[in-house]
Amino acid sequence: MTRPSLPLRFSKEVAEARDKGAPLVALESTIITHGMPYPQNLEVARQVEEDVRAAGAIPATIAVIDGELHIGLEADELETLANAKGVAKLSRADMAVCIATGGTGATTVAATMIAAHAAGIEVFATGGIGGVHKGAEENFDISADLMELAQTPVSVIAAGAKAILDVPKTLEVLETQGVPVITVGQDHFPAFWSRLSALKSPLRLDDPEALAAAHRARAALGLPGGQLIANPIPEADEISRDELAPIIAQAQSDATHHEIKGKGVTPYLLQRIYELTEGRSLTANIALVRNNARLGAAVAIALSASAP
Ligand code: PSU
Ligand code: MN
Repeated sequence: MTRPSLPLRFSKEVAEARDKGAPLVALESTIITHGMPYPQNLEVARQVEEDVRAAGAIPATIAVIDGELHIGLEADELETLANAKGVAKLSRADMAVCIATGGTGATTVAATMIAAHAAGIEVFATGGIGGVHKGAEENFDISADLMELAQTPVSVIAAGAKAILDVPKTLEVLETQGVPVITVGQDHFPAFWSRLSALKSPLRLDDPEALAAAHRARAALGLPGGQLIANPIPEADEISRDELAPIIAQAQSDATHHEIKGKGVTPYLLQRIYELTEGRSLTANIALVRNNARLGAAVAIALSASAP
């Protein structure tokens, strides 16, 4: 049986970029619907798209709307999604049912990678990836993002993993799954809102051309999967690890107290940390996503210069 092909719905801008062979950067939508409050989420989504354009590439924000997989959103679609209530959060496990039932959902890192690959996009910029949650030995909560990195050939740019996760276990799983974890410009793996985690990065590269060459070499070796590019938050925007540690601990104990479980855990912790830092976590989050969008554009440009 041949595989049925999935209809993709391209935005006008993305369709034009594809015709011209212009470099494209995928962007996720869960960060919009579940990662930030309205209306900042909409402003940031627009700003990040603008950052990709200013850096010389074309943004493709990905979401499922009324059962259609959109690669690039028109302005009104982005606005509707950012303001919608109760949008589903779609990971690998949820996407097909959402499409089949005509539903609407925002794509996580895993789902955005699947969609980007289906559309021939090799680079995807976001804020943070999902990972191994604290207490995973009890609750088995390990994000599907990690397994996706092992099987879908997209380079994902993130500011490391949040300290709400178990970062050492997250790196262990990535290593087991054969995912290259490459930090840009420093030896330590970054910790999202902070430039430094306590951990050394497994790999380091310092420029977009080297990151593009590594992406190509992986494909040439016949290896499945992508690479995680860890891009530290700019120094001016970071919140130090020492300041954040007690705040994260507080958010975690609140989550346990309110019996938040499964998919609800990440959004709950993010919201709680936002409250406890009086909004500073959001300011830092915005700065790092924009920084990742710029690097994403640079990697996409380097990849298109070396297109096979
Ligand atoms: N981490 C962040 N911000 C986010 C997410 C993770 O710092 O918005 C979102 C991403 O979409 C990521 C998803 O793919 O949460 C992971 O969710 P889960 O742990 O349920 O797989
Ligand atoms: Mn989970």
